[in-house]
Amino acid sequence: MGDKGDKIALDEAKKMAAYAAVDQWITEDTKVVGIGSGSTIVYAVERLAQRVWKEGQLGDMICVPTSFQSRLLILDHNLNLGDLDRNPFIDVCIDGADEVDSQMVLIKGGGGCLMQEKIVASCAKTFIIVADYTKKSLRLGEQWCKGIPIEVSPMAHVPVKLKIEALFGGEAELRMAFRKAGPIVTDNGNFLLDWKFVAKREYDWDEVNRVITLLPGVLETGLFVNMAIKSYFGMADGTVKVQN
Ligand code: ABF
Repeated sequence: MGDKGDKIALDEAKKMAAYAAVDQWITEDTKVVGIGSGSTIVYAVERLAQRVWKEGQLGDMICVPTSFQSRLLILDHNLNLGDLDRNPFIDVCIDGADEVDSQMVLIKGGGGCLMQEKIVASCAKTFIIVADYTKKSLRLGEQWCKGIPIEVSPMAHVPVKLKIEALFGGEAELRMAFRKAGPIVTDNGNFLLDWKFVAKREYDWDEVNRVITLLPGVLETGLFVNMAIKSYFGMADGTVKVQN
């Protein structure tokens, strides 16, 4: 951390949030943990591994991944790898987010892992978010300019895009690989639309999420409503802020 008054580096903020959440929520009674995806989760797994391998705790804990990235993280740290077939009841799931509003509505999926993240989070008794201070908003749209990711069947990306724009305004763009080399393909073999909603419009996010989820061809949205119970933010001043 820098001197008092300095802004700490983003990575340090992510690490503080992740370590605080792991130390608060993962105990000897935690048998199954959902492991989110993204750069903040790297620190959560690092802390879990420290507690297992250096501090001799949590020996039997099983980790259920939410992406290929998090599966590799679990394996790299030599933690017990689980899956929803064998471990459908998760005690605590810890994950990152792209934006968290004051009502704890989340935008997730900037890294493209929203579908598995939502499935795993939905199996958890407790769902905790870890993030740096740039993810904290009063209302969605303040921080995240890339929009809300929506996972779609490849054959449906055009009709789903047009329906979302007609229903809710804004623009839904197919997410492309570097230099437009082709559409990004998710871990599940699908495409992603990034819906740039109208930031100034008042949306009922629960309703928006339900309507979009019901469009044929939509597999999942990156809107997580009424799922997380706490968010840990690593703040610029070196503190960790906990939001309910
Ligand atoms: C995942 O990783 C995503 O849902 C979200 O898009 C992203 C957050 O990434 P980071 O921790 O790198 O900010 O949790």
